[in-house]
Amino acid sequence: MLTRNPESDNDRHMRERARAVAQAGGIDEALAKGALPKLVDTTLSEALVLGLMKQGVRKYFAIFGHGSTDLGNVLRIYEEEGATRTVNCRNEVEMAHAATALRWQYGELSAVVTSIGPGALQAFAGSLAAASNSVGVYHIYGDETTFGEGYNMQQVPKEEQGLFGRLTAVLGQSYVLHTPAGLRDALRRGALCVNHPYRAGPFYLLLPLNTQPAQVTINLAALPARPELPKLAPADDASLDAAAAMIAKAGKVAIKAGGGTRGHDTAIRRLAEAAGAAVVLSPGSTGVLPDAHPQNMHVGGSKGSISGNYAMAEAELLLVIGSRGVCQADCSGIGYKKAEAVININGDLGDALHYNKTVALVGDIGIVADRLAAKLEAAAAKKNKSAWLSACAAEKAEWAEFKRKRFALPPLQDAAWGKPVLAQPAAIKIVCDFAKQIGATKLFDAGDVQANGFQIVEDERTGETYTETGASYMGFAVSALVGAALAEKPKYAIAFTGDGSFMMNPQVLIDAVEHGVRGMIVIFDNRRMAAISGLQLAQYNREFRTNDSVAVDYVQLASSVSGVLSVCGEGGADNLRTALKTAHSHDGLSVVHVPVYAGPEELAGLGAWGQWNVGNWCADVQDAWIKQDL
Ligand SMILES: Cc1ncc(C[n+]2csc(CCOP(=O)(O)OP(=O)(O)O)c2C)c(N)n1
Ligand SMILES: [Mg+2]
Repeated sequence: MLTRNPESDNDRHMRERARAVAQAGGIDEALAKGALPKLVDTTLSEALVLGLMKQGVRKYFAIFGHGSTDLGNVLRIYEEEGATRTVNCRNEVEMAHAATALRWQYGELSAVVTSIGPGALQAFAGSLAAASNSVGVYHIYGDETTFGEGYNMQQVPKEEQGLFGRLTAVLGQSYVLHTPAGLRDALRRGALCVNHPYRAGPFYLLLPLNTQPAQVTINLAALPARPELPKLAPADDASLDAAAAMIAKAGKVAIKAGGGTRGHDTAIRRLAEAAGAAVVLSPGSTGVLPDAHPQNMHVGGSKGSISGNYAMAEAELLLVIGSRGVCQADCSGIGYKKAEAVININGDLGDALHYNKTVALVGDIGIVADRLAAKLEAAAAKKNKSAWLSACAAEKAEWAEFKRKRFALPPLQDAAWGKPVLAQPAAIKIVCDFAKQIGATKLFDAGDVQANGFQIVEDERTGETYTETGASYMGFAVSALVGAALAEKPKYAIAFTGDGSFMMNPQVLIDAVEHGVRGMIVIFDNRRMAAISGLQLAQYNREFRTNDSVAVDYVQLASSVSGVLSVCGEGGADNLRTALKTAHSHDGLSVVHVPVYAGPEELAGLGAWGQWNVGNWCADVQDAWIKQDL
């Protein structure tokens, strides 16, 4: 039964502190004004909220359970006093994605709060996206009691201690708050993990059920703040001079711009122009160089493009920047067939030395790229590259023509739909153009939607597209919309999703409405998990269990949620454009359902231009990898 008791002394003191930090604008400010004492006796739960606030974390995504009621009570009081904000969600995977998107898209650090066990494990699974894309997020999970009075429901059922801590430490870094006074150390480690300059990731705080309400004395002045780190670069010029000489000498240079180049648009452009290099993008780095820039060869890799993969295969010198060489990006290690040497700019020593025969330029991408560009400009290093760049331009023109034919394809008769429907590339292109027209951010889900998407987008700068290619987590894009619920300045976004991906996280329909998100979901429905059907056909000539026979009326499904505007986008290109306009006019979440073709028609796909070490291709790929020197 829910009863309302008068507020306890503990809660009243907590409320006074929450009010003090809210009114002062922060902990340091409250200390400076004398509104809070330096030493505070409180519970671990409140100490954690204060500690996170010291690092600028005031936003929480939560699904509470018996494993987090004490923390939930703190967050309630802090929210009532305007000190923190918490949004409740319907699925932990979804909220982990939302928190990842809030940091990735908006740069805002938040915390995910779950119960113990199933909720925690779901959020943990979702945090793979943060880990794979180097996005810092705090995850706070309930954990088993430290007295060991008996098994806790939902703990890992073994006679061993610290198991959730061990599990989470495999994916990121974790700290079990077994001893409340360990909080200061936990938050010092967490601050570096979630704010790491080039290898940020999820930091897991395991909060035992019985230590949450345990008393602790904290020194507010000593709680670790967000670290301020200087940018690092090579101390002398030796390696930069060596790299500049290699670039000046080579006739064919390719830059591989990985996800780490995001946001370094100006430096990458200057370096590319000074080097006379063809720039090959990774799936996650579209926009780093404007699409129409003559040296932009589009994506290269396992899926790739005609021009991107051409530049990779033909380059004699490879300049890798901010890439960790994920299989999709470098054809499982065999994409650079003629490269004789590598120059690698990366903050991480391991990534900088990923390839053999490497001159490693370790440090901040922007700083190192600028220093190298200055040397190349002085040496007029680009002057012997015009034949190379013309050859690349011809390939780019071919790729443009290849795509144009597919975008112009009229609807095709489809077996599952029993009527003509647009092919996915043509439909995605229409939605991309619409996004550009209205200035919307594009979020891409997994599958063919994602692969076609990164082959199609024509971005001008970093940040126009977020495609979670690190983990390629189905359901990421739709869940990412919920990140805007806590953003200071939310931006209209369109989530491009497949029928398979959407159904992984349809909770967004409810959460986006509840938390006032404005945005659009476009479901490209081919009645199957086509990316996998495609792989099965390409490898084994047969599909297996990648579709089902159950028709779903997504328009009706979405419109059953109050506040969602659901629109049918079938019937060809013009109808889709009209549907997008209608959807966009809705002041909230809208869903556009687009039936798309699945089948053998060649013009219905954008092709795969590189190799991949999967399925029955492994023997060939590995054979090539062993023989090459890179
Ligand atoms: C959570 C999760 N489960 C499984 C996969 C493996 N997977 C990658 S793409 C894909 C199918 C995607 O289907 P859909 O969203 O309908 O897009 P389509 O390929 O049909 O365009 C699957 C199963 C994944 N990436 N993520
Ligand atoms: Mg599908």
